[in-house]
Amino acid sequence: MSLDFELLKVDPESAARRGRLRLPHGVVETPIFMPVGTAASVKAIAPDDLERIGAQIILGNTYHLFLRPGHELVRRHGGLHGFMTWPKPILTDSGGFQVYSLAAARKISEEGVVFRSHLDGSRKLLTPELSIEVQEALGADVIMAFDECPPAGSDRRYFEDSLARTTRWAKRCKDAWHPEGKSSLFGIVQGGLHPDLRRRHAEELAELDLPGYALGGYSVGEPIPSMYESVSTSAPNLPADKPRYLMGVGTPEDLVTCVGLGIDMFDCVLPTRTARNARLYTSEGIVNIKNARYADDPAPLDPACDCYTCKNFSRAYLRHLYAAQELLAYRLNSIHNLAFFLDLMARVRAAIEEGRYAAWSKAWLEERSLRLR
Ligand code: PRF
Ligand code: ZN
Repeated sequence: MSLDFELLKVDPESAARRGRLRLPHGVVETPIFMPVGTAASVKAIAPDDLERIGAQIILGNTYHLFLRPGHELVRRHGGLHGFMTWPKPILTDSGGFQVYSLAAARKISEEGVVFRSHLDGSRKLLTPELSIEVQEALGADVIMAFDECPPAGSDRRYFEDSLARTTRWAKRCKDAWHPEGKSSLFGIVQGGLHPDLRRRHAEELAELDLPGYALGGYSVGEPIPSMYESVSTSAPNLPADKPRYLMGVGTPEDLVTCVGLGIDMFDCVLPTRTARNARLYTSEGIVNIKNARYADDPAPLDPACDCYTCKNFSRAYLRHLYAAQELLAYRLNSIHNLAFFLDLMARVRAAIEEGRYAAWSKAWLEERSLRLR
């Protein structure tokens, strides 16, 4: 299915864009943050929690679902939407990153990647064709090309070989893909912090005329200002009329900054992972709910937040749940952190609509840096 992306407004003083993505399972207002639901579950929370928080689209992972429970099983249960009972859009990552970060004994060849499962050590081969087959079986609205994300610090020569192979893999993904089906295929631009390699790779992938494009290869240990610099030069290389997705990024400050550089879509485990580690994002900064200072505190976690957690429970209760290792701590903390990220994106969209994103984001970043001091 050809993907319908409407660019509603571009900020007059930054590269920020307000858009609308029409997908088979619903409409996504961009810029958007996508909660990560790696193994057919956004950890600790249920789909009705996600709906209440206002999630418009969530992410799933080919690598995990291919290994367990297997894509054919998920297909038999109505795809990822039916299996997990999530009616709204889903984007799946191709496995081309999780293999490198999770699996053991990886060996990359022209054919694909041979690796050992992190679950049982069994030997597997993931190829561009198989990645597309898995993602189409999962029934995702957006599927990603199978790429290689070279380790930070790889030399330029390695990047050149890797990029050429990732382009050949992207062509094989396009050939294996069924554009008449419900999944739209996005390409992934790599190239580390090399502006010329990023440009060349973006041009090669743009020739494939895919429905959308991602920037991969960031947030792999490089300094944050280097990432911003690279995204600012790389985003304009992507087709202006198609959605742009920055993979695996990032903090609230990263989102606000990179929207201003022209990014439309984000995903990151940060809000859910930090929630399970008692780190909670609030309008007043980061609260570590383990801290003894909250033991007797009757106030809501974030007075400015109207999520289920903040509307119903005190800091004292949240601290108790965490200290007592009550499982509810994970759910309530995850609901709040995701609500913080999604509310932030709603404010981002409003500021772009009002044509004042440059000023709004500057003020927001300044205030935030004071609070995080
Ligand atoms: N490629 C893929 N998925 C990703 C990335 C990538 O480069 C990143 C980069 N940090 C996150 N997720 N396929
Ligand atoms: Zn809240």
